[in-house]
Amino acid sequence: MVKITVVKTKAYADQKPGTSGLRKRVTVFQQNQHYAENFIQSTISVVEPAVRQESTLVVGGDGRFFMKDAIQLIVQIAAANGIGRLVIGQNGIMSTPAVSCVIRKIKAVGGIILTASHNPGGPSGDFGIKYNIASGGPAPEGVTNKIYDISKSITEYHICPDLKVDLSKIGKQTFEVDTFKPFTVEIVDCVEAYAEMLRGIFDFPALKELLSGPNHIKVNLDAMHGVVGPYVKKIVCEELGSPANSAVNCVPSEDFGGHHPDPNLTYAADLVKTMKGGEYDFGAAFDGDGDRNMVLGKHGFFVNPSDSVAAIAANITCIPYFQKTGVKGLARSMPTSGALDNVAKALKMALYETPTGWKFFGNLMDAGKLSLCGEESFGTGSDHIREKDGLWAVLAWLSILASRKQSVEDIMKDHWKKFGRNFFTRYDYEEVNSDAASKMMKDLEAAMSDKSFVGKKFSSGDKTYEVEIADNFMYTDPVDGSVSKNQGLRIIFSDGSRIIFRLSGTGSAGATIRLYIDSYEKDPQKINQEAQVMLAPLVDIALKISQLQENTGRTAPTVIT
Ligand code: VG1
Ligand code: CO
Repeated sequence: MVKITVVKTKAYADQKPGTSGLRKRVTVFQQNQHYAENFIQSTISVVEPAVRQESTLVVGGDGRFFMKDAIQLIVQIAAANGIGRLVIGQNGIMSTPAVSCVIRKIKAVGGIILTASHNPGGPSGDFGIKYNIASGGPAPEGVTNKIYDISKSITEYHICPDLKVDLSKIGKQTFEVDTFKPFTVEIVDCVEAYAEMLRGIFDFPALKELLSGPNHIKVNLDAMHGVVGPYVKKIVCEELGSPANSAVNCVPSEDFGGHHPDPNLTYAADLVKTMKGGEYDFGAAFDGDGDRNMVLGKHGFFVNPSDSVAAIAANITCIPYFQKTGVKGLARSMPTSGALDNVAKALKMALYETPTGWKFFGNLMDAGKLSLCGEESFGTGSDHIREKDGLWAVLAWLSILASRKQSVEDIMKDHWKKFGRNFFTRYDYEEVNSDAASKMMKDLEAAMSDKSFVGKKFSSGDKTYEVEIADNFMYTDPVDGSVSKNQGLRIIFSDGSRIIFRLSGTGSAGATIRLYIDSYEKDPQKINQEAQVMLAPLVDIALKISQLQENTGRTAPTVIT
């Protein structure tokens, strides 16, 4: 019989989940007494006591440092709170999209994901805890606010300190816990259910032909030492027949080899270099927890994520899943470029614009209004689950290649010819002084609220733009009517070009300022130009209006996408 202990604790004031869960330095979780326990208890407390005994929670993580400790705590605290069953990925490993898939498949009450996604790991890196609800999606703000409220007033937590599970052994382990029914922990293969789902979405024989048939293409998939490794190996290599050397950095490591597991042009520089070599036809990288993707064509041709979702939308009939379900609607986060809007308009599909963060897509999907969506931050996905899905996006692209028999570059260039092109860039200023960042945003919002701001003209070089709309983006959920304010400052010019400023909600130290620029061009003479060249005047105007350099002391961004 396992004993339950009630431990007195002191609340912390800073356990507010951000864009995607609670993210802090590992040292914050390790050194502050009961820090992790408090948050885990606060999370489990949102599961109604009346249903706990019959409920299952899915648990998985991206393999980063401190994950296994956190999982043992979750086991002990879940048991002591009367949760009936946990389903955990072997060795704790399970990608974010796979957790979403498993929650839905076994009708779990929710899931806990141990990840700080693309943030670096290791003892001096970041850790994160995220809660997903029964739909398989990230908890909406109503739920995360509840977790935060509980965490601010918590005085004790319940735990079974002697309960230990073997995370390496696939199968069921059952424990007798004090006053409750037996508590079950089931360790599962992390790929199985997810692979089974993908087989129902894509045409696997066609993909197999593409990757290992007589005229096969060569792919290079970089898991960046994150959680996608085992999925790439089992699905792309073993099942679809791509050679073993297509799987790069595919063994999850606690510190991601000392790198940022972030699939962009800066942090996935090795992949970019390999692709430039010209040996491979298709390349992709994934983030730590496997929900993001970056797609590259031969010679390193870069597919901007905003274009990626638009191209998938325009070629959606190449994917059997959508032939079955039809296309209910499209959606993008507000800062994502308008490329998807152009496809929606041409193909007469509904288009929704949501705040940043995947949690805002969930209601639309549950209501049958949304099939395919994306974010500029390398997130692409559909209503097959309720998370963005890196490997799904790669198989979506490979399905398009298999059916159109064209290169990535030709597909994108055709796309721009047909729909016009949204030039897009994002500048990230990481770890800026928090006060300086807030001041910049406050001053900018004040300047934008001035009556004379709308109609004002800004020039750089030979370009002049006139402000048409200036606001702080606010979203009213069309399904449940919930309102989310302060989602980013937008300046929209009369030609549709946009400048957007937002503060990140996933950083763990200081503030990260994100500047997004989106500008539409349909002149066929101009659509193949360099994005950075095309957007230079708008970047210049954005820096002037915001006084970013004066406020933060930064003369250049940390990352340019
Ligand atoms: C960032 C991205 C956002 C994404 C979020 C979670 O948020 O901009 O689009 O949904 O990360 O992705 P922010 O608040 O830092 O801009 V993940 O792969 O970190 O879970
Ligand atoms: Co992620």
